Amino acid sequence: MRHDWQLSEVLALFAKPFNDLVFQAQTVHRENFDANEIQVSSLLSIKTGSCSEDCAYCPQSARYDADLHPEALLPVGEVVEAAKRAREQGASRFCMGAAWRQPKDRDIERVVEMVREVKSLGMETCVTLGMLTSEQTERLKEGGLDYYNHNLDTSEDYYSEIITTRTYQDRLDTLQRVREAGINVCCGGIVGMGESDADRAKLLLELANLPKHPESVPINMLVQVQGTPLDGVEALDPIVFVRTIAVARILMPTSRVRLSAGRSDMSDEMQALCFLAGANSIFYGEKLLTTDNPMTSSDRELFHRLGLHTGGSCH
Ligand code: SAM
Ligand code: DTB
Ligand code: SF4
Repeated sequence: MRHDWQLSEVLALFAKPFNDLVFQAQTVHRENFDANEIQVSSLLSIKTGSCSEDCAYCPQSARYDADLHPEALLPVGEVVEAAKRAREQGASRFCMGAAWRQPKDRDIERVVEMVREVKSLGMETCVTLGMLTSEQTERLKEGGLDYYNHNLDTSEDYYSEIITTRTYQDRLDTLQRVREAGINVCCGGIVGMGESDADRAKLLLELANLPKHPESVPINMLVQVQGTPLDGVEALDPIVFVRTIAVARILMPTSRVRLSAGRSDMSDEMQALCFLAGANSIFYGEKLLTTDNPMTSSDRELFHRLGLHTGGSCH
């Protein structure tokens, strides 16, 4: 597996004729996965809003006036009920997200309890809680956590346009701690935030040149939310989005590339192109964290129309 990609090579992939790029990505995909299999994860916001950070895309920041009802950390029982419903709908992994800069140690204990209970339902577990200390990653590992989601979000160059309250290096440090604890890494970013072509290439380069590729790479299309600074930013060309998926697949051949936030604004045909370009995972369930996601019935219908099957729990 390569971890020494050069920016010029990544830019050259982006610049390929679309058919050549998608063909290459699909070829890499087939060498490493069942081409018709898709992994489905469901999300739950376990602590909503009132976040101290200033991420310009995020409705959960306390600094912006998004129409959102803040909620304290949910009781374990409520989370388990939501996980059961997600399992009944067909999700194999349950991802719990909290609007924190970093969790307090007493919060971690409740999250560890959630992880234990959700795992005992036979589901894979994932949490995203912000920055972590080594002690916290150890506790989560002891609780049986399978994946930790912590995104780089964008290139290092563009990062300060989006977030000022923590650094790119903070994120890399947390990712390293997660790795050291032996937890699988889920790490990707957001496109459509007004970044340049070079920023998208640099984000993927950064991910591909980590010491180990993230097992799961969520590629989010910005969900524009009223009240956030990025509301109204020029939408990304959907073809460029598909190219981004294809390049992620080529750079990280054995990672699950997840077609993540933003599917509600995508046509079925665009999603089909993303799967052809190597995406083999989605967020499934009618809510992401605070914003809408497609209906499970329409996703199931799309899988049927495309002959996609869910299953495989690796990565
Ligand atoms: N607070 C923790 C953190 O930021 O690390 C965990 C939760 S945070 C909401 C998880 C991720 O959701 C962010 O890193 C970002 O990539 C994604 N996200 C948040 N708002 C989004 C939006 N409006 N559109 C697309 N992705 C978004
Ligand atoms: C990720 O990369 N995308 C998910 C998950 N990881 C936690 C979150 C998307 C959030 C979209 C905005 C919202 O619903 O609040
Ligand atoms: Fe807070 Fe996470 Fe939203 Fe940033 S992305 S404002 S850290 S919830």
